[in-house]
Order: sequence, then C-alpha cells, then structure tokens
Amino acid sequence: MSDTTWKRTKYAAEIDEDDYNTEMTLCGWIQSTKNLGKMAFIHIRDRSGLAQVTALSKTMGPELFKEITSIPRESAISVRGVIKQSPQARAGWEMIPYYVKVMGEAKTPLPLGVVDKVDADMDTRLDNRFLDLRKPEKQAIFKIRSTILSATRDVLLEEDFLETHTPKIVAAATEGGTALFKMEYFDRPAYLNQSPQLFKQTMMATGLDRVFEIGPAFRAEEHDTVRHLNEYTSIDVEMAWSDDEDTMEILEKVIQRAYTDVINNNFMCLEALKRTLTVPERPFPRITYGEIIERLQEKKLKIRDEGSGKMRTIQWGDDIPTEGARIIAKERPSLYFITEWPVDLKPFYIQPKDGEFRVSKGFDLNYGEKELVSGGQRVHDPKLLKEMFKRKGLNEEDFHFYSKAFDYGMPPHAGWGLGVERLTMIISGVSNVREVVLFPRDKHRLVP
Ligand code: AMO
Repeated sequence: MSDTTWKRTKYAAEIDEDDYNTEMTLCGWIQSTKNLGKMAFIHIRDRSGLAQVTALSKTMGPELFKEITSIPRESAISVRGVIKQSPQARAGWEMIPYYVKVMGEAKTPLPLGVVDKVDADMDTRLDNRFLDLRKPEKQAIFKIRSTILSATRDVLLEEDFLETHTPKIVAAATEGGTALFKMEYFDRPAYLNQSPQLFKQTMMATGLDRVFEIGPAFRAEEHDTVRHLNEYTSIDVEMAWSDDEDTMEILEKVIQRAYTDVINNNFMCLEALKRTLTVPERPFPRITYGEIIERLQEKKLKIRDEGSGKMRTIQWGDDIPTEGARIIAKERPSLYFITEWPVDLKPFYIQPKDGEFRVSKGFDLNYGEKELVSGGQRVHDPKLLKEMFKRKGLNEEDFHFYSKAFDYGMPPHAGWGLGVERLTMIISGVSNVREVVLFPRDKHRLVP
C-alpha cells in the first residue's frame, strides 16, 4: 500500500453525505474501544472532533480485527475504510475499516486521562501538556488565543500600524529595577526585557508614527498567583501625534474585534468551554482613580499605613489594594477604564496632566478586579523627562540610549501594553493564567 493511503482524506467534522460509500482514511488518536466480540466501536479523535469506526470481524478478518481492538488507548493511528450512513452513530455516519496502521503507539498506563470527567491536578497536566491538550476544552483555549492575536493584528494593520520587534536582551530596566532576570552577555551583565516600552517610544522619533509588537516580556516577580507569569506575551502599541484618548480608542477597537472574531470563528470552542460572550460596546465606561478612592472611603476600606504600620482609611495617593479592587469589581464586573492616576503611582514615562505633578495621563483597563492593560500619554518634552527621572530617583545616565531620542524632535505620543494571557483568560472564562499558556513559566516551572 502506498504511503498516501495513510494520509488523512478529511477531518472527521468535514465528512458529510457526499462522502457516504466512499473509501477514505481517518487519522487521529484512539479515544476508546468497545469490543463486543465480532464487532467493535472505536472512537477516533482528531482536531475537529470524533469519528466512530465500527470494526467488523467479518469484513476485516479475525487477525486484523484482533489487531485493531488491541491497540492501546491514545495511540496515533490511520484507518482506511468506507464511510457508511449510520443513524445510530452520533455524526450520522460511521467508518467500516479495512486496514489500520499504528503510527505511534501509546504506552500504558497513561500519565493523564484524556477523557476523565475530573481534571488531574495542574502540575500533572502541565508536566504532560501533550496529553492534556488532547482534550477539546483545553485546545479550545488556544484556538481562542490564536483568534485574539489575529484579530489584534487585523485591527492594528487596518489602522496603519507597523508590526515591529525589539530586543529582549537589554542593558537596563524599563519598568523598575527589581523585577529583572539577569543573564551573562559575553563579558557583561545583561537582562531579559520587561517590556518594549523604551524601544517603542524611541520609534516615535523616527517618523514611523504607529508601531506595535507582539512578543515575550519577562518579569522576575516573586508573585505566585493565578494571574502572574514570569514570562508572558505582551501586545504593545505606540502612536505618535496622539494623546491618551486616541490610544484608548484603538484599544477599544482591538478588544471589540477580539470578542467579535472569537464569537464568529470559535463557536465550538465557546461551547466546549460553556461560555457565552457579548461584544462590549464602545466607548468602554471610564472611572477616575479619585472616584474609586472616594467609593472605597464610603465603603470604609482600611489599609495598613506603610509609615506607622497602623490601619487607616484609604486616601488619595494610595495604590488600590486587592481588597479595594474586589469591592469595585462587584459594582463593575466587566470592562472599564481607570483614568487620572496619581503621577506617583505611574512610571516616569507617563505624562503629568498638570504642572503640579499630581494627576497623570496614565490609564488602566480593568475587567472586574483584573488589570488587563496599562498605558497613557507619554512625556515627550526632554526637560520634563529629566525632571521625571529625578522625581523617580532614576539615574538619567542609565537611560541615555533612550532619552537622547527626545533631544532631536520627539512628537507627542501615547500607547499601551496588553497581556495576551489576561485577555485570553477573560474571553475564555478561565481563572488560572496557566491554562492559557502552553508551557507556563512561574516561580516553580522551568520544564517543560
Ligand atoms: P504593565 O507593567 O502594567 O505596563 O504591564 C502591562 C500589562 O501586561 C500584563 N502583565 C502581565 N501578565 C502576566 N504576568 C505578569 N507578570 C504580567 N505583568 C504585566 C498585564 C498588564 O496590564 N510598559 C507598560 C505598558 C505601556 O504603558 O505601554 C507596561 O508594561 O496585562
């Protein structure tokens, strides 16, 4: 038999009435085998769904029948046979096989059940990700993730953004000095980049005007939570001759398209995840940081004072603690912007709104209590940038490679960074960030 005989003719879900009584090859993994003696039902799973193969001792001969019924579960096989209409089969058809070829036999016992009703624990699943991802509801998450990424690219390219890539091996911190992974770069120390921030801003001095990047970001954070990773994928946008409002509008368009495309293209995935989605309307609701603090004061939220160590009522200037974010999320369970953050709570590159360095042009986009995006209008005046370095206690010399772009004609600009994993979690409705990364990197996981 030629090698092409063993190549897939069609995926299970593509087979319809036109294929009845035709000879075909199905390729996939054996999900289950029910042997009734002279007849056996074998369920073969491929990317699209399940196929029922009804093996008959009479048509195959007893030897081949024995062979097909004793292949271990989860082995990768090719089966050649005829497609027959069958009202009893779930798809309305079954394959009556003639031949079978085992392409990859599965060892027994399996380290992880693929069709078990109860999920194995997260570590076992991640250690055996190749098996875990044979489950349709786990594959669904990655199909949705892929749609989110292509939707993002579509919108940004339509809006005249240029896709760029910036280095991940860098000499200085972007977002603060503590969360850096150090590495050796020949005879010098170097770091894995936390964000393309400084590079995407430098691009604003080039005349390219609108850039975006989808790439890895590394954070040496100690957090061991369901929403932090030490390596995540960031969608970064930067646009010149623009302000915070302009960039928020682009962000709304990206999120809206991600929802729309997932609803239109991933219907089966949403079903597998038991998820219903509605496209969020633009403009997304906005609330100022000040309004949040007032609301938390009404709710009498107390925090520990960093100076005295005593409990006190939350006040303007304090970061919003997890407990506070939860209180707000009860009233706002979906998407909303938080604007007008204090200058002191935002990084040096965020533009102050006034001359007093009190309120900034930085924003966050939240989904309930989860932060999904941060961004803002940037400082573009070199004098102000120097002032911001000073205020934040940063050494200007360390940033010279970046700040010199401001000395030769830097236009006003704005942008944001969105965590792909956080958006995928929200759209898929899963609660642990590890579900949406193939091979997550957290404090305990470096393999696989
Ligand atoms: P920030 O540090 O707030 O801002 O990050 C932006 C977004 O990236 C995602 N994110 C993470 N996701 C998973 N694990 C992590 N450890 C993690 N850290 C961040 C979140 C977050 O909202 N340079 C700015 C962006 C900008 O202003 O353009 C920045 O990186 O979704």
